[in-house]
Amino acid sequence: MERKWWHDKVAYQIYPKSFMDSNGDGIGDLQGIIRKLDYLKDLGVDILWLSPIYCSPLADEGYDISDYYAIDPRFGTMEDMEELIAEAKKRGLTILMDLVVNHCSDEHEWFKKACEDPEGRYGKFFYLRDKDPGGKLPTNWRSYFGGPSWAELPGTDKLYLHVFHTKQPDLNWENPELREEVYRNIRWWMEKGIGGFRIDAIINIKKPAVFHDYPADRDDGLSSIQNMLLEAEGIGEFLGEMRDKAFAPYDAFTVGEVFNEREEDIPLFIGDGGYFSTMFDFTAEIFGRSEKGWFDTKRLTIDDFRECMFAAHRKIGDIGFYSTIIENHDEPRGVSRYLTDEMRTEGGKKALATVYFLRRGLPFIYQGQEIGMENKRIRTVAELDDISSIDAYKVAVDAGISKERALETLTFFSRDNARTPMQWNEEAHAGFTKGEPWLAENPNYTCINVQEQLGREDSVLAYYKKLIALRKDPGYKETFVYGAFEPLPDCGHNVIAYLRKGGAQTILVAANFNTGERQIKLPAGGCTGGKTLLVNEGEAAFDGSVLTLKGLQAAVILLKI
Ligand code: TEU
Ligand code: CA
Repeated sequence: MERKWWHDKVAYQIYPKSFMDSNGDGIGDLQGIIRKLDYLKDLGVDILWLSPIYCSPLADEGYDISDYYAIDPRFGTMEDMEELIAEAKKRGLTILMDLVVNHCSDEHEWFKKACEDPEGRYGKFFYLRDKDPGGKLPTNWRSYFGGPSWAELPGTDKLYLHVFHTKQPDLNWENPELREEVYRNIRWWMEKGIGGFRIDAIINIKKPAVFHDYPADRDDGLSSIQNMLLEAEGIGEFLGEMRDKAFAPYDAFTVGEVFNEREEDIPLFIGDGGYFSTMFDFTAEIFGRSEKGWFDTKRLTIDDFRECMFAAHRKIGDIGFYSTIIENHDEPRGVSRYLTDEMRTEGGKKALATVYFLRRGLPFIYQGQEIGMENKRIRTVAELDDISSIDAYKVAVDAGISKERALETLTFFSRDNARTPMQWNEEAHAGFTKGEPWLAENPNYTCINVQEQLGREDSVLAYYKKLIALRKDPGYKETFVYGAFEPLPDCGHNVIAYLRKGGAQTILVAANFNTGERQIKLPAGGCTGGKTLLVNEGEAAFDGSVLTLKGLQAAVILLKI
């Protein structure tokens, strides 16, 4: 595998709307991010991915873009953006923008022009179909956010395709003129001095050659978008072209949001010279998903989580680098999803951090994860902002699920969990804003906040700093960054253990998520003369053949074999 500048870095995702509000309007902004750059530098991260800050009606919180060349005034100005890029650069930090080009907003001028003249240039930027007089839709595809994926093109007798929300019309990638517009925009941003992009929902850009119905999978008579995606062939032509025309000239760093990748596609996507630098490993995020809806999702245990992790590494081997996460702006908080109430102590949170962070891959930290932010109890539907959660509630209730259980599902899965304001201190609204926050903060900010943890050696935040420093330590970098990932199977229920081998050394990473003590049998040669590199709490007890971990203890040990 060819070595790249970003392999030994650590990335951090900022959800700008909820990170830091500098002017008291309740909405996080670019000046707020600038104020916190020293905090991020001190944490030790290198790459900052910003969720979208372009002009947008915010129907899907910025993933519906009305102008790819302008900053939404709620987030700031282009001057603020330039200042952010420059200030980041001064500190050795690289900015990634979010590339959202499966769809734009229905308030984008392309879409407005398509409505005025569906047969003209911009009509061809979208997937348009004539309306059937009998009302039958072109296909029975269900949009990701609920309901049919076809809507009326305003003022015309046509329909347009939207696989996400009605305010997110799909862009027609079959049209070379549209593709050139996308590449022009990418190059324009690269010229501004960003390091690259996180690439949104990219797998959706290729549709099947023939549009047709699939068997319905719910009572609404519609069929999941997944069926259409399974039939779509040839996405590589678009992705290869985008790489060659837009990313490669700048050696841009790119991370793809790719779901359900086929095993044989991994080398093409992220092998040497692949379409992207890296892509997220979502194996654990998609575990247990059900066509019926969120309410029917099977929750995973620590044993499931371990198997997902091991399966992902078997799949990727050393073909390339996954980007590893435990949460993002679409997912529940990792500590709420993967840990049970019993496990969700500071020790348990650090143990979870240890096992995901030291995998082979590029670790991403989502804002607030570094202080162990948790899901928030959702008491009424009225509290919800996220369109996906609102639909999930309706789907659950329509399926006969009680309102109480439907709300419980949302407390577990809602995308709003990750979008509550960043908890900076114990002042009003967690120190996020001097005004009223756009989305209410999690009331636990009085206990879980940055300021409190900065002052405490044994905090989750202090532990994340140690993990970051350990991965970058020149003495172990070769092992943590490039070393092989070798699972230690059969360590027992609620235990995750693996070896990292490389740079002529072997490092054991192990965590016990039980509340009682557990013993882990070590490979021949074991820990005799081994050295503890990191432990979340207390001390690691080991001899030649066995590592004994206390309840919720995690340890990283340099083995002498
Ligand atoms: O997400 C793509 C996607 O497939 C999501 O629908 C995901 O499966 C879901 O959010 C899980 O709950 C991206 C963005 O990350 C998301 O925020 C956007 O809403 C979506 O694309 C549309 O742009
Ligand atoms: Ca603001």
